[in-house]
Amino acid sequence: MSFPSDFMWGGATAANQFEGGYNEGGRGPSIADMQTNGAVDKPRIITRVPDENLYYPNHQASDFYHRYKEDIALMKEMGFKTFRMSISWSRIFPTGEEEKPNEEGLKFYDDVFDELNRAGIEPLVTLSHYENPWYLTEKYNGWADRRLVNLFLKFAEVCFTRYRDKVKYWLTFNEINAGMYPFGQYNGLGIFNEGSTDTWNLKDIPQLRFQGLHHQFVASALAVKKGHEINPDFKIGCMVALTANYAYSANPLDQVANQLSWQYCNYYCGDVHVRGEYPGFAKRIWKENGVNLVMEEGDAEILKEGTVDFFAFSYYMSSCISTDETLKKTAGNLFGGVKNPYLKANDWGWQIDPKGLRYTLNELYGRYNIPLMVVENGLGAYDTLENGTVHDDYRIAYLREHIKCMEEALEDGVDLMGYTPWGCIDLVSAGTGEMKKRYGFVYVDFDDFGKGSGDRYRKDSFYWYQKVIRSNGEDL
Ligand code: P53
Repeated sequence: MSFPSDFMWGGATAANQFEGGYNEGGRGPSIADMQTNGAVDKPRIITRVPDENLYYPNHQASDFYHRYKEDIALMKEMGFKTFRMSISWSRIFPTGEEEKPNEEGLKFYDDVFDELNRAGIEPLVTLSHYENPWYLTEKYNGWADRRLVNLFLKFAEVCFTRYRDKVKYWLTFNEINAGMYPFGQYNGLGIFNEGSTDTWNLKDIPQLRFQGLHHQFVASALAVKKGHEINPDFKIGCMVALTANYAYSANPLDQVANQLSWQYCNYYCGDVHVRGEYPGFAKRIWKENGVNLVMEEGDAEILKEGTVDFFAFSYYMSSCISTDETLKKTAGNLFGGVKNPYLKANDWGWQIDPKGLRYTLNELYGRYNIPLMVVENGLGAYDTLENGTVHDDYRIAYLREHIKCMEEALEDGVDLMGYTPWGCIDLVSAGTGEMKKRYGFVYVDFDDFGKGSGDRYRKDSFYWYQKVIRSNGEDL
């Protein structure tokens, strides 16, 4: 079984972690600009104003803003069919509340899309990837406030209209369920990406978190509907973070706990996006979290009319769910996640599990029956630059095994549109703010404090991935 001939091979990035140029071209600050750097054992913090004694890695990021031509040429050399990127909301609306968009910001993305077009690469664009305009967090506490819905819709409409003939594939919210997934300092808060809970005290307030999520669902559905009006050929997807959870044992208690974890972490958001309504178990989740969800009149219809065309997701790892308190906890898993004795983890504790991708693809396709796309996957690892290259056989091994499992899933009958490994050109880590947690086929010469030439170097995986794309996944 081989990959379909129109399979969308490529790579993925996000403006906040890749673009830089944070104060150029009339751009306003985003929530990502207020996050300091951290490490595997040191959470990033968020400051109300930049503190000159602290370092903010997203300001410079990988400097795609100035190097996009060079970067797109590298993607072309690898044979990319598609490139996932995001539009920085605050580059278009610096505070989020302007009447008119910032022309210089719009022009920047015109240039990027034109360059991609010349290279024969189809853009796949995320509208919101952890980068709300900072002003909206300050004034409204972000998505906790319903007024964000119309502000987002205005932004989406401007993008859809302006890039109507340049971009066909869109995603509304990156990892909309990030607040449901307890990873590291994200710990169920959804603070950095959504600003939908108590941003200042880094405290989870479920009422705000679930209400903020609801506002995003409404905004996403309205955007999907508007996008299809603007161009009926648009393909607009959702984006959900997927971790394959397994029951640790055959104990029925573990099995049920695992089922609940899938409902809470994955299906709560996926169901609203794909089916256009909250699943039955949502009521129980609200009750257990003391949430009184406010739905306005007409919301149910909006959700129904704005269902997505495809389901995109990120997949990095799996975890085990156990009800046995004595078992050792895997870092930061609320659901009693425990280490899987059959798996190894990377240096950040993420358990590597290619088979889990096949499992996940089948679960999702079985539930939703719409095209799927793996828009993030990859190995965060320390790389050593030697004589202008990196011998990253560990990364090749990781990606090869995941591609094999996607092939298995195709064999299983799953409709899979494409694959865009994360951070195809090195970028700043969302979780830790480090540069040295690298995912790319291309090495970017910046360290954790943004020092270095910023020059690009092809890693061994660059040539390997080029071969994979050229053979349409045959030659792994
Ligand atoms: P980093 C946690 C778990 C799974 C996905 O993550 C996650 C996170 C957040 O850390 O986020 C996605 O950079 C996200 C990207 C992010 C990527 O995974 O922490 O959509 O922005 O960079 C990898 O290694």
